[in-house]
Amino acid sequence: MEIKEATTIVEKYLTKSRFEHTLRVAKTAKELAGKYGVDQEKAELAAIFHDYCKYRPLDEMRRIIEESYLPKDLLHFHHELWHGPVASLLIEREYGITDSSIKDAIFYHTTGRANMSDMELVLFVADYIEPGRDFPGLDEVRETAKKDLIHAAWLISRNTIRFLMDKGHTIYPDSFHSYNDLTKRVN
Ligand code: DGI
Ligand code: FE
Ligand code: FE
Ligand code: FE
Repeated sequence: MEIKEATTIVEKYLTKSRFEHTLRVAKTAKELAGKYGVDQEKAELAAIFHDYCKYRPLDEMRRIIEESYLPKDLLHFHHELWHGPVASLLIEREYGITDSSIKDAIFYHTTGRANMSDMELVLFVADYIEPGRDFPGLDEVRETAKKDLIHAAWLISRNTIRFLMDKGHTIYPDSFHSYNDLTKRVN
């Protein structure tokens, strides 16, 4: 699918501010992909669709998880974790996108996981550092992303887990797997 067609599709499903976030993630992902030798067209397409299901009704997402190959344990964690996996499934069902590097990047964009590919790292980092974001510690992550993609992803995993723990939230196992694996891969 062409980037332009994908952009027209996702715009219908997103709020204005979420659509603008999506466009900034796509630009950032394309730049990171160029820097780190990842297919830029695929990275951009993954970014355009990454939050495609952000505003799907919860009962619809719950049913898709129950009736598909998606991991059932998602249903025992916060529903914020559902939109990536559901989008990775729906882009194949609805638009015939079968490329596993694109589908995996979308699937794991919220939590990360162990052994993330460069494509997965590009989207994971781009979603966090796009110029509209403002998180504590973001300047350090942005600077690090210019030189070391794995180190930037490690900072993001660590920051996210810290933030969630400070708030007393549960943490999905893949978020821990991401942090542990990246800790071994840094340096
Ligand atoms: O969809 P976005 O807002 O662009 O960003 P995202 O999909 O990366 O993150 C969505 C939310 O999910 C964000 O507020 C952080 C949260 N999150 C990430 N990992 C976990 C998590 N929430 C819980 N409960 N557990 C996690 O492991
Ligand atoms: Fe998201
Ligand atoms: Fe993210
Ligand atoms: Fe996002």
